[in-house]
Amino acid sequence: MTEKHTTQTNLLYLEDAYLQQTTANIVEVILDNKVRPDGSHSASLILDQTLFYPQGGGQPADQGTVEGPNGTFEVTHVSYNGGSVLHKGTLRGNLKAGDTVTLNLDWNRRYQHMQWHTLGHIVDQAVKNTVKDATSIDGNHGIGKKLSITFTTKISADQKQQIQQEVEKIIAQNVSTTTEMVTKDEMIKRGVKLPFDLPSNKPLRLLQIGKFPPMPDGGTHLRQTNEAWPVQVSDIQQDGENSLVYYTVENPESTKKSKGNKVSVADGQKAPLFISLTALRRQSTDIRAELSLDQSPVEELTTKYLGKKGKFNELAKEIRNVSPEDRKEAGQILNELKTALEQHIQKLKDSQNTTVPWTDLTAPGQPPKLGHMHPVSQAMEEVTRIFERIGFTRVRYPEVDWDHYVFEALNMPPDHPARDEWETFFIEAPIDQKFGKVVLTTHTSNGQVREMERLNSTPPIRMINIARCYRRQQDATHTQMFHQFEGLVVDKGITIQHLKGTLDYFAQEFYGPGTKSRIRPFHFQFTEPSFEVDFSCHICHGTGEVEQKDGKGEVQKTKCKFCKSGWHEVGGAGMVHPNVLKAGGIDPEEYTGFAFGWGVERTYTLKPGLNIDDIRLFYSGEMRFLEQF
Ligand code: FA5
Repeated sequence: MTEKHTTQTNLLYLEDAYLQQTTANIVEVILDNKVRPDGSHSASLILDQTLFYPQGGGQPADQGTVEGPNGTFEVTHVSYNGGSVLHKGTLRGNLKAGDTVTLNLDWNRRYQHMQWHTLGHIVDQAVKNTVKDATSIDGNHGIGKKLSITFTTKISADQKQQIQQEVEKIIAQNVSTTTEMVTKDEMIKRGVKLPFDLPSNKPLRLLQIGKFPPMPDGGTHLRQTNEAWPVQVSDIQQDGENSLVYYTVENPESTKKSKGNKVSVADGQKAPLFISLTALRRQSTDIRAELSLDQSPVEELTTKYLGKKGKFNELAKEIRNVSPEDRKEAGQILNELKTALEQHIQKLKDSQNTTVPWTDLTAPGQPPKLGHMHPVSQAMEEVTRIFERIGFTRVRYPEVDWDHYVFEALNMPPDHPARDEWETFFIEAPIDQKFGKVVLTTHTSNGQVREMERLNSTPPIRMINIARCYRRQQDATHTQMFHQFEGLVVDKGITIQHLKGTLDYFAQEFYGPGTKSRIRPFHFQFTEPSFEVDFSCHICHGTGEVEQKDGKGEVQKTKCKFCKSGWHEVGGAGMVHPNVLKAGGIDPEEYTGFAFGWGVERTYTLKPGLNIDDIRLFYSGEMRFLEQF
């Protein structure tokens, strides 16, 4: 797998959000080593230009297909990776660097995202028109959560109706959205209010809705509000100092009325008013491809593709949504499709003796759809294998455990302030005189003294303990339930050098050759000395800078956005504290040891090729995300 993606992908969607099909050249194909039973690969593509929107700015990633001379790539996720756009998905057949390919956007999904995003800005503006000095800091336009705008200003739930009326007023004025590519300096010159996280490695664009103040925005937007679907300001809630204004958007064409949260499913609803010739062509190609793979009996194929309610007639109905000037060409596309379908079915009929029922016993079976292990389980398996190769034994200890093992035996007596760091969930259970309260384990370090006891306080110990942990934390890098892996080595003569050697070994095995580890002084109550552990960034190779071309095509060095410093922090480590050895019945005069504990999710998201900026996605149940691994 290649680790460096220095190509600057030309972002076509910034200029034209309505572009649904185009051609591009492949710069790099990155195959992972998983070949599925049907022969397809999970892979990533880098192109010289793209119309696929990479997830960001609150807007979810686009999906679609990339068709090349010898293969097809189904795009399931798109991310922005320091100048390159990484298209992740499934490769069928063969695509290689240099191939010219056709990009087909899943327009229905994109159009829904455009509705969500533009209407989010309109809700934002409506709040600002209604509530004095309202300041917004964030917007969620459909990434696995309810649509919302976050304001630092207090907004009362009573203002919902007033904001709704303002939204409707703006939409009724049929305002236009306009965009303009500008530099940061130009934005400052024009007095644009800049967010603190303005991207440093992306072309910058200003979005203006009607005559309202322009704002930096790289998303895709409706041209005019007369395209807007009905929007409802659904709720206003307080989150600490912030107020969240929630909104829902309903597709008027949708026959299925889904209830509640309307953001999680882009389910093939039809975008209203128009369908472009490129979209019609793509759908026509899809139907032909589907028929060519369809193994159903010929009679069934005829009904399914050419019957009254068949796929051809369904597509032919779209002609009413084609603009009058394109209708003639649309008619030709449909005629060609019908002829191709008829010819294919006729050929099948000719090749079969339809009077005698015949079964081809040599035909390959239909493989059942196979699932795969959850990405976090895959990561845990890989971690286990890596440490097993150097003599560690995987162990498991309870995730509902006594305070004694989680804190007390780790040199944290009751009321010690260090305990506050762990944001513990306590179980309502009788308190044991010796072992204390029952808690949900906040870290896998509870395994340290348990492992010493399991081995009757007799080193050598080489343990790798992987388990679920729980803390009262929830944001893009923290979940209430997460996983850690804990290493513990105790023997005679163990030093920091052994720890550093183990870290370097893991870095190279898990992240690939050339990855380095770094330790920085820190404090943990159960290790002395203690360290924070960092691994070098695979994008900038520990330098903290990436090279990319500016507007004039000249190579400039900019800060690596992925790591910002050249390094990623993954967890803690240190030499086992003598008091912990004593708690496990081991004589610290005779034995020494080292320990480390890292988050599985965090460690995994830093792998080359992945660019997951929100670990909550692992637990969202969102199949479009999980299927990529
Ligand atoms: C600890 O948990 C120590 N037990 C680690 C340790 C073990 C130090 C042995 C010394 C010797 P810390 O709280 O920093 O340390 O957590 C370690 C890692 O767990 C973090 O860097 C992060 O990767 C992960 N982590 C912690 N809390 C969460 C959370 N809520 N969600 C996801 N990952 C988390």
